[in-house]
Amino acid sequence: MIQNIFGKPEAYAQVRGSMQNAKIHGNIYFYGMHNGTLVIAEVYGLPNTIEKENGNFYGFHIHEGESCTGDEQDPFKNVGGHYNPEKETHPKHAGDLPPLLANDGIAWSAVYTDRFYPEDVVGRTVIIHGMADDFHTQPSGDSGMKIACGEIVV
Ligand SMILES: [Cu+2]
Repeated sequence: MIQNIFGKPEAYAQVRGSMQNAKIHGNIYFYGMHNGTLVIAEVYGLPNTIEKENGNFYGFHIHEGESCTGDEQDPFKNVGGHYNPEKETHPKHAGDLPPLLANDGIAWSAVYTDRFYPEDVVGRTVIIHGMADDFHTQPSGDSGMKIACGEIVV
């Protein structure tokens, strides 16, 4: 649907949930715009946590690693830390984005950032976390488990 409206994005990631969050799936689109990037996310199958502390907000970042792989404890461990070429503190990382708001499992979000161009994040990863981002805890906003991941491609 997004591509019908905005055309072909410069970069794109197909998101999938971890084993414990297998229902999560979606697409993240990166459109070069002005001096930065329009990031559009459509994600389905998020856990409904409206009764919990995070109230259906899910941390959302670009991570520096290239591969949505890991181990049993952290299925997306290899994504590493946030994309942060300027060695800034959180939430001033280039890869820091507003959390996703799910509505009965469905999140749709569009945000503009001038912290990177689409080509800068090709070969990196997008991560959705199980908790909201508190925007002060270092190094990643205390946003909990990585519940879904996508590898960014052209
Ligand atoms: Cu993250």
